[in-house]
Amino acid sequence: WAKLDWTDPFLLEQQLTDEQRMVRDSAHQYAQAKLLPRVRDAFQKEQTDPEIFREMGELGLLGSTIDGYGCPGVDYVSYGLVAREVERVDSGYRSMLSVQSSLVMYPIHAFGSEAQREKYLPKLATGEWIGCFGLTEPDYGSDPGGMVTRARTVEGGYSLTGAKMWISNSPIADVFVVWAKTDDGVIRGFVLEKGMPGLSAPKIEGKLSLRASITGEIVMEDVVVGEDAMLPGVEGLKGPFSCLNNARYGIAWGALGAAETCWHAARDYTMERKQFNRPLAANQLIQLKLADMQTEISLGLQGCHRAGVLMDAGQIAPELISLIKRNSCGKSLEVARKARDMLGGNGISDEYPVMRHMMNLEVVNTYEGTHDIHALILGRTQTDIPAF
Ligand code: TGC
Ligand code: FAD
Repeated sequence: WAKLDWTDPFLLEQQLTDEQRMVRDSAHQYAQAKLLPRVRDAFQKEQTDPEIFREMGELGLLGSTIDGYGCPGVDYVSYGLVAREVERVDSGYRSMLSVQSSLVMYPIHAFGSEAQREKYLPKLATGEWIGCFGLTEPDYGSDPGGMVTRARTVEGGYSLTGAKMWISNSPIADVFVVWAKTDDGVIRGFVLEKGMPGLSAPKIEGKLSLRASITGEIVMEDVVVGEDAMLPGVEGLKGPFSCLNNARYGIAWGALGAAETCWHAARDYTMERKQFNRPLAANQLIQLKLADMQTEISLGLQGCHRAGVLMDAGQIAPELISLIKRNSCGKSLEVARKARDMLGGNGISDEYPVMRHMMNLEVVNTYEGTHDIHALILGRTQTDIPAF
């Protein structure tokens, strides 16, 4: 019998190709050397450093699954591994990467014209331009199909009016992918640019979660654009939902990276800390929690890897992505809450990463489809009854 590697019980490492390991190692080194030293301050002061986009761009981490236009064209397993490494440090940093890659570059590549691809993708790939994705509105979150943002037909193009809420990166964005209904009520995607008359993106202040990642609104008051601002390749909700498939897949890997940090912190702490004359880790209740963390994280990672393999083979169903997104976020939040408890009073200090991850995971469990909305998506596949 083999000896169990407690950090990697299923030997996920063995299932990766050399190229996947190389991409992962480069993201790991970057995240540990450049992101980790910044995060405590960034979270405390609620500051987002736009330079991070440039750094990620230099390493080929933005839009990494796209082939061409300055992007390396790696596979989806590699993309997931990168998300895990970045989110090991902070969900906010992974959020910045996800939005740029899956929600801005992906739709421009998949649904944009050749001119749109050539104009936007290379600069988004280097991080010179920052992107954001506007789907959610103040009155339409889980139900984006009800959106009231309108793109009225005007001579030579469209005039956009409406408001988007809770938009990652928007206050510092150069490129805005927004979804709006045209005169016939059909949802279409548009690419707007910073500085257009009528377009503004005020910051949302006072977040107690994801504080290292800036969030804002997108306000559009008669923003007039040419026909060439519309994404020609898609119409209807399947446009934004296709982008969400990619982003949700990355989040499924990423959330488990945050959970791994919490698990390891809880193990290290309880091995060192003594109460009643012995390490906390000598208690059955503590070991039960460590066993639960190990079990959920390692099973979750196997699910993500399998989903990545299916994604690379073009065989994944969106509902499987709902399954892993929901599982990873719910389980990671539970791991973070348990770890917080195991650190006692120290668990609330930002000298340890655990409480920050716990607060971040509250959002990760809510955005890109809440935990319960993904349950309803899975319920619909089993019953054919939409219970929304
Ligand atoms: P429904 O009738 O189910 O579908 C409408 C049309 O869309 C198609 N479709 C999909 N296509 C591709 N991928 C998917 N996952 C798809 N899901 C649905 C569907 O086939 C249909 O196409 P067609 O051609 O027949 O018209 O639509 P519904 O309105 O009933 O949807 C219900 C529900 C709950 C599934 C959906 O609205 C939903 O997923 N709600 C959650 C909203 C959400 O996830 N918002 C995310 C906002 S972006 C964000 O949070 C970014 S955070 C980023 C970060 O910082 O990391
Ligand atoms: P609601 O839809 O109002 O849901 C509230 C509660 O009701 C939830 O528990 C939900 O599960 C439940 N609920 C809703 N409908 C049902 C139902 N039919 N049955 C049972 N329960 C139900 N959006 C973007 O477009 N772009 C972004 O970049 C982006 N970034 C974000 C960043 C942050 C920090 C946050 C917090 C959000 C972000 N979002 C973004 C928005 C996010 O996707 C939404 O918050 C999310 O989809 C939930 O919508 P809501 O907040 O309106 O909640």
